[in-house]
Amino acid sequence: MDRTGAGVADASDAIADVADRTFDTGSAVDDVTSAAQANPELAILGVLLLVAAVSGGWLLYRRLTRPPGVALVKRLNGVDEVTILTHPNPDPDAMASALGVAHIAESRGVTVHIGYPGQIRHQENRAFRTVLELDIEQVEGVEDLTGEVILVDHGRPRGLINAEAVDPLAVIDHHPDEHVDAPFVDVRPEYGACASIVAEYLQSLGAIPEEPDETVEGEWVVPSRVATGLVYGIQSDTAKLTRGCTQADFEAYAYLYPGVDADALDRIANPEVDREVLEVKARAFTNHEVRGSFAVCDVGEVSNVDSIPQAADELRRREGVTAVVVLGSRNGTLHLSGRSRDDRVHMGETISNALDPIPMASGGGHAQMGGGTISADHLNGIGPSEGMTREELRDRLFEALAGDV
Ligand SMILES: [Mn+2]
Repeated sequence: MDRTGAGVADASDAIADVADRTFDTGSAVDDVTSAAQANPELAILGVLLLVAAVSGGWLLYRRLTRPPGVALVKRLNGVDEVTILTHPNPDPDAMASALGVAHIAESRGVTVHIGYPGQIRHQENRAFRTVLELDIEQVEGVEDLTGEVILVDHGRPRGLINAEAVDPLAVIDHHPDEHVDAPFVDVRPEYGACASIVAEYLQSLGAIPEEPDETVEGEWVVPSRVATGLVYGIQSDTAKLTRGCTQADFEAYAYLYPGVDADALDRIANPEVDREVLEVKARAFTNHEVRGSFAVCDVGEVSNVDSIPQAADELRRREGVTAVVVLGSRNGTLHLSGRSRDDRVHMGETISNALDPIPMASGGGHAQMGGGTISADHLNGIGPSEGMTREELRDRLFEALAGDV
């Protein structure tokens, strides 16, 4: 009882204290005023500190609300040279993203190289490169990269010698990956195409798409070949805006539309198909194994690794098949490509789970499409690992498709 009483007394004392202090405010203002009169320098310093705090806060606010496209341009301040790197065997989305980022960097006076490990073999990729006059060079190792490195359409460099030594300045990607590390990181797994992110950068910079054979005056423009490339990149990664799209992909498409060169787009979309691609598709059709609604096919040795995803695309269309994985090898590396239109099967996770026990193998991707690579030596077993036959790998893929691993 006593303690409670004492507590109440303490509390009313405290309230009285606060009241006293409140009543003191007037005299506090007088104090400040007289201090300022006595020490004008101090007053000026105080005002300056206040201005510094407010403008610092404003700059921080501006920085936090700055669109990523503007932030990327700021990052490029003081950079003389960059190499924009795609993943191995770049697809139209990767090449388009590189083309768009190259245009942004070149508009800021940066010397740009575009590099890719692996091959450009898919007929559409070759047509993309030729029709849009894309200046892209094959890189073998980290020593081929000059200046700062920007990764597009992938989060971690792979497929080149000493890939782990690459220290990127920026990563722009739409594949899910938590381990991406760079001063500028913009990863949006919900986007259907990386090209949509790059289109948004241009839009946030106020860039105006130029119609073919038109020149627009302005600080920022989107040349027709860049707009055409980005549109093709979006088309290609989203199966013509039918797979894994968001509103942002449609908006990017609409923004770029005035700049599209319809003839160029047609030449890229409908190139002649090389004989091997048709042969590999035929092999996939005649040799695949079906269990339940899943199909797996080993097409054996190929010279064009881009024939593997094309075979997977084709096989996925078979009636009764909802998810497929096609595998084939080239130069001691096994390539896997998976497609799913089955809500039970997240293809990226399926391939990643299936490859988990194999050292140095990498696999992943989106719900509807995924891929992976394995070195044949590691599949056969190196050092402490026991290895796996191609038949065991096929069984494991079926288990992964069924969610059993
Ligand atoms: Mn992509």
